Order: sequence, then structure tokens, then C-alpha cells
Amino acid sequence: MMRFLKSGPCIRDARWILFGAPSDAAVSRRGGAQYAPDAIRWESLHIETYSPYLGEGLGKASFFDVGDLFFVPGDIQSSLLKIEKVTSSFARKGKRVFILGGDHLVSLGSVKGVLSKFSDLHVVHFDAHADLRDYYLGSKYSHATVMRRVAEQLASPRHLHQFAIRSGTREEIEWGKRNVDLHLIDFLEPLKEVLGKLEGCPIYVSLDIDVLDPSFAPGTGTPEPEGVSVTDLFKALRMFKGHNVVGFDLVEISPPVDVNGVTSVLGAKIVREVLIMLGGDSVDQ
Ligand SMILES: [Mn+2]
Repeated sequence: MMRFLKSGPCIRDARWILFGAPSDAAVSRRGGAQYAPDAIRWESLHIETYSPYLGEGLGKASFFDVGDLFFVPGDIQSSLLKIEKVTSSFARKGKRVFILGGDHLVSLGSVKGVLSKFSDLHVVHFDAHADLRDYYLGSKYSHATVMRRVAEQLASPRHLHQFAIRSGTREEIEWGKRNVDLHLIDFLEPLKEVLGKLEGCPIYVSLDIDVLDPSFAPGTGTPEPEGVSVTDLFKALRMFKGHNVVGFDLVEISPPVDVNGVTSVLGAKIVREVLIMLGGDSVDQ
């Protein structure tokens, strides 16, 4: 089995647990996200372990890649339950979790799992799409409804902080403005302000790769023209240094529609940067 670049030798001492959630069950346009975990792992073997941005290497990061969950094709509820149970089990052991999606619905399972340990969790969500519909095509469980479902799970819907959102129906954007901490279009400035208020709070980061301008990240099932730059995304990620990040997911990379693997390479680099930056932090037991 292929593991992410520099994955530690054993699970016991690892502060972060990396696992794949290869689900395509909740996409609305093009699939392929189920192939992302292994594509990201494969690309990770072709990038450096050292980060010139951070002046540190992955050797500093304490993490273990346990591989992928196995899902029954099409059975969304059992997949979500499996993600929740696995995430909860690691969180209760004091581990932090990094989930490689998969379509965005996987975040509902992992957020619920982390909530079993951190009931006052805040979710920071980067995405082109608000994902706040109550139903999509008659279903409550879709990558287009996932953040509405997440908001329902949190201690307060205001614990959901959304940034760089540039697509949504009038109804979901208005619902978002009334109920959650929604930031349309803007990215770095509001993020800095919100993180300033979340010092010490447990934070879960959900990163949909389509938050980026599709010219930076073409390999995604639901591209949305315009968007943030890779440079700004890395600036945003570095703002989390010193914060209590207890979970992270990277979703919606679709290798079959990618161009020369650039989106999966970017995914591998995002994982590397986050693990180097946060992988040496102490674990709350
Ligand atoms: Mn999206």
C-alpha cells in the first residue's frame, strides 16, 4: 500500500492520522473524487519533503497515513457513519485527523466524529460554493447541502465560518447571511479577523479545492470560474499556525479531469505544508 510521503512508522505515537475517504456518491456534475487519495499520495512521492516557506521538513511532522476507508458503493449513510466512527475513535485518543476526500459530503461524517471530542468545535470552510442548500435534487445529503448539515451539528450555526464563497442560490446565500458566519468573495482579511477571535478554540478546516480559480486547480468536478490564487491559499493556511486545529479535510480533487496531475500535486503540497506547520504541535488528551 502506498502511504503519503514521509508517513511515520507507526500509528501509536502519531499526532496526526491521515486517511482517505474515497467517495464519489454525492457529486452533482463530474465524479472522480474517489481517485484523489491515491493520486495525492502518488504525487507526494514526487515533491520535496522540505518546505522553503516554513524552513522545516516533513521529518518534523508527527503523522501516520493509515490508508483508505472502504465504502459500499452508493450507500451514503453507511459511508458517513464509517467516517464518523473512525474520526471519532482517533479524536478520542487525542489524535488530530487529516481526511483526503472524496466528494465534499465526507466532511459531514468527519465533523461529527470530531464533535464527539470537541463539542464547541468551529468549522472554517473554504469553497467556491456555499453548500448551504437544505435539499439538492430532493436529497438532504449531497455535496451541495453539506455545510447546511454541518451547521446543524455545531453548538451554534455561527460556529461555521465560510470564506471566498462565490456561488450559491439567492435562498442559500440569504439563509447563510442570517444564520452562519458567511464571507462572500473576500478571503484573507476576514479570515485574519475571524482567526483572531478563535484563539485556543478547537478548529476544523474544510478545504474544497474549487475555492481556487480553476486555472490553478482544473482537476475538480464542479469548477467555478474566478476564485482565489494558490499564493493566497498558502498565505491563508499559514495563518493557522499556533491555532488549535484538530481536524482538516481536503476534498473535491478529481484526478480523471485533471491536467498533468497539477491539482493532485497541489493537494500533496497543501498536505505537506499543513502537516509541517501543525504536525509538531502538542496533542490535547
Ligand atoms: Mn465547492
